[in-house]
Formats: sequence, structure tokens, C-alpha cells
Amino acid sequence: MDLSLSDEQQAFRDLARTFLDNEAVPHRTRWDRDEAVDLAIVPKMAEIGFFGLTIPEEYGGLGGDYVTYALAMEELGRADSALRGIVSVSSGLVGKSILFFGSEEQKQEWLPQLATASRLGCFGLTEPDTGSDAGNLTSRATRDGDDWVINGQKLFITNGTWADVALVFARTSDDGPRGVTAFLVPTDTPGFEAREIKGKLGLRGQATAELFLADVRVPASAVLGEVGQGFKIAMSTLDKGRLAVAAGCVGIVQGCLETSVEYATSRMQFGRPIAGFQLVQDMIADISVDADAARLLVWRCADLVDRGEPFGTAASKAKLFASEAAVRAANNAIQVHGGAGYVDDYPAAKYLRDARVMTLYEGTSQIQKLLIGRAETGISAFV
Ligand code: COS
Repeated sequence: MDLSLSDEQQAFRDLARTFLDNEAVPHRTRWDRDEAVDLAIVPKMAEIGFFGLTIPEEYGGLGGDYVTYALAMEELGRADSALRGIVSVSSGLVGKSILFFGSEEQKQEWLPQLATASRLGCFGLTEPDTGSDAGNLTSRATRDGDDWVINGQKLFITNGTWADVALVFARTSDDGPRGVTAFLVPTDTPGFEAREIKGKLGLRGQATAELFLADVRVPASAVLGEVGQGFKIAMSTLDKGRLAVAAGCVGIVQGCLETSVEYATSRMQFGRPIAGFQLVQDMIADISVDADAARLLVWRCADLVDRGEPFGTAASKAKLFASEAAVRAANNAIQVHGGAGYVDDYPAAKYLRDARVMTLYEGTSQIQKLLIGRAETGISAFV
């Protein structure tokens, strides 16, 4: 489905697909079983431009638009969501926070490195006791002379053990969400420790970690934006993050469609391809409609970003629909494959395991519904 994509946008999508079909798809099952992607792919992905896509050229990126970014995220989701997460957390959540809220010095220091993936970033918001209620986080930063000293714990942090810099949100006053400040913390700072979380249902190739900060001392220049602005930075960055998750989910749905059609047209039962049975076509039709609907919501949102229009609610709608669609489509794909869908010789099982977290992270489906409900009614369910 090509809705008035420019030649450049289509060219980037084709480049991304060819690269991932050669460099990721043949290895993804092994990476998934080993619980680690081969990090040698990261510089190769950077060369294609995945990491620098929306970072301006003056900071070493490609200065691309968000529709192209959505296409790139879709291709990554179709190939391996573990790779999509590495990119969208490092150059998306961390890079964009620095781009929109950082000082010129911080931009010069970090953006060229994140754009080329010579360094990776992680986004330290979630804590053991604060997931959806992010504004109530309890990690604390206290002023000590010219420095800040950070103590606390972060949970489920993508890239946590691989990152060179952690964007850490910590409380600098007891004023709820208004008392949160963002800090750029090099992960080799004494007192910073990352421990990998093993045994995840999906995204097994991706490093997900628990972060421990014990008297981590950073200079005042590590504050991103202003003191007390951290929650706004997190929320506005997550709006774009939700677009990236949604686009990745479109890739999962697309992958489910392709593998289901391929399997159903070649698998013979009762003397004909199972694609000839109406009940199988019913499932394939559902996946196909989910792919189109999710993609259109994603493109609408990306287009709003590109035009400088408000896009938060559109991002919530895209993320809600696309993540639920990804779970539905992967479940349908397994049903089309029958027993073959239950083992990892085919991608359907991994699609389902990877899709399952998409309705949880970067704001659960329930949080997205409450944000959409608030936008429609003007009444907040959070107060
Ligand atoms: N962009 C910019 N500013 C925002 C914003 C956004 N998208 N959303 C909220 N803010 C601002 C508000 O404007 C408000 O500013 P003022 O203090 O100047 O009025 C401030 O942030 C606090 O807003 P509020 O108290 O209204 O918070 P919300 O109700 O907007 O947020 C929810 C509550 C539950 C929506 C929010 O905490 C949330 O999104 N939780 C999910 C967190 C999440 O996605 N976690 C996953 C982490 S990454 S895996």
C-alpha cells in the first residue's frame, strides 16, 4: 500500500528492507534463542541510516522526515522487533529528548554519536513501583555543591546493559510530576550498574535491564532541559516513541500477512492449498485489514509530526490500534500455520511473543485509551 510516498521515502524503505532481509531475517531465530542479537549489526544499521534518520544533518544525522522514520520502523518490526527497539530507544527516546531539550553543548556531545550508533542510549523512566504512574517516580537527585547525586532504581530498561549514556529521570523535589528532572548520565559513572533481565517472553534478542544508581555523581551540566522539566520531557518524547512502537507493530502485522499467505498457498490439505478454504481466507483477510488500518493511523500521525501539528492523541490512537492489531495478527498467523506456527521454524511464534509487550510498554493500551478519552471529553481520569 503506497499512499503518495515520495521517491526518496520509497527508496529508503526498499533499502531498509533489502538490508534487513539479508542481515537480520536469516539470523533472528538464532538471536532469539540465544537471547542476544549480534551487536555487529548495529554499525551496519547505522551506515544505512536507521539511527540518524530524524537527527538533523548538522548533528551528523540524515535530517529525514517522520513518514520515512515510520517506514524504517515498520521494516525493523517486520524483520526483528529487537532491532527496532535498539534504534527507537537510542536515537528516538534519548536522541530526540536531547535534540528538543538539550543545550547546544549536549547536542554536540551526544547527537553525532547517537546518529552513528558509535554510542547507544537508554531511557531510564520506569521504576519497580512506578510504571503507568510515571509522575510519581521515586529515584532522587540531591544537590551537592555544583553536582547532583542520584540514587534509585530503574526497571525494564531497553539497551540498559549496552548503553553508553542513560537518560535518567529523578526526583529533585516532592512536587509530583513537576518535581522530576532529566539527567544525562554516562553509564561508566561510578555507582551506576546495569543488570540484564533474562527470560523475557519476547524481544529476547534485546538487552533489557534493571539499573541501580548508588550515589551517582554528575555535574550540573548533566541536567537535560530545566530542573523540574523532566516529566514534560518524558511525556513529549514518549508521544514520538509511541509512533515508533506503532510503526514497528505495522511491520509485525505485515510480516504476519506475508508468512500466512506464503504458508497457506503452499500447505496442502484435503487435496488443495489451505488458502482455498474460506475459514483460512477469513483470518488472512483480518490480518490484511489490520495491516492497512494500522499503517494508515501511523502515517497520519507521522504526517502530523512532519507538518508541525499536534499529534499526541494521534500517536495514542496509532499505538493502541497497531499494538492490539499486532497481537491479533500474530495470533491469527499462528492459527493459519497450525502446529507449524507453534515452533520457531516460522516467524509467527516470534511475532506473537514480540508483539505481546507492545500493548504494555511506552504506555499500556489502557493508558492510551484514557489519553484518548481525555482528549475527547476534556475530563482526566488521572486526577
Ligand atoms: N507533552 C508535554 N507535556 C506534557 C505531556 C505531553 N505529552 N503530557 C503531560 N504533560 C505535562 C502537562 O502539561 C503538565 O504540565 P503542567 O505541570 O505545566 O501543567 C505535566 O506534564 C503533568 O501533567 P499531568 O499531571 O496531567 O500528567 P498526565 O495526566 O498528562 O500524565 C499519564 C499521566 C498516566 C498519562 C502519564 O503518566 C503517562 O503517560 N503514563 C505512562 C507512562 C509510560 O508510558 N511509561 C512507559 C515508559 S517507557 S517503557
